[in-house]
Amino acid sequence: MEAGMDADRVTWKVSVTGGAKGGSGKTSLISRIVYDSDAAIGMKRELFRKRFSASLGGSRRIIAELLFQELDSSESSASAILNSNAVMVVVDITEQPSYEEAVEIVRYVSGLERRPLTIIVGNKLDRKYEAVVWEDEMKSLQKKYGVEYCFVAAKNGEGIQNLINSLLDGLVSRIAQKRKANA
Ligand SMILES: Nc1nc2c(ncn2[C@@H]2O[C@H](COP(=O)(O)OP(=O)(O)OP(=O)(O)O)[C@@H](O)[C@H]2O)c(=O)[nH]1
Ligand SMILES: [Mg+2]
Repeated sequence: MEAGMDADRVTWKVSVTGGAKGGSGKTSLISRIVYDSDAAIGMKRELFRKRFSASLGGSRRIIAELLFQELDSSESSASAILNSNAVMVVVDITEQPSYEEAVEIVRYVSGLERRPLTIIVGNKLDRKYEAVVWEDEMKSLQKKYGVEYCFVAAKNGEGIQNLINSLLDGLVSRIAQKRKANA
């Protein structure tokens, strides 16, 4: 650690899944978060890193390296989710089947012993006038499984900062809880 720097450092793995038939916007979302662009040129299913600084309360800060990984809906994804700190389940709000799939994923995740932080991301908010998935559907998942949700547009960046804040807040409060338990 550099002299004069006392920030804690953590690495968190974030799986990005959802949209079985393809096209819910997982790659675009990762690109928007990591590069602030939805171009996603040449992006393969590898790990994408981005470093954030988050508050631990008071003046204490934490440097968090987030590793984003896009998953498909195969068996190997289920085991990848097991090793994640957080899961973003991307729903195309204009496609009912992508919501049905999100329900299945959330059901799976909520049955895990070590549940990753789960955020349902309603994507394509720029097409909200064509939406078939809206607040009611998200609220029912939130109520039943205690997951968070938000609406974004990977295409133009709307709602992305809010999503990043929820992700960091959720992950930070988990380590705060763990530290309390170990104290
Ligand atoms: N209108 C709109 N289109 C979007 C948005 N996000 C993604 N798309 C479009 O949706 C399509 C699929 O986006 P991808 O990012 O490739 O989706 P994906 O989930 O990675 O798809 P697969 O890897 O095939 O499962 C592309 O044509 C994107 O341009 C958005 O916020 N608004
Ligand atoms: Mg993709």
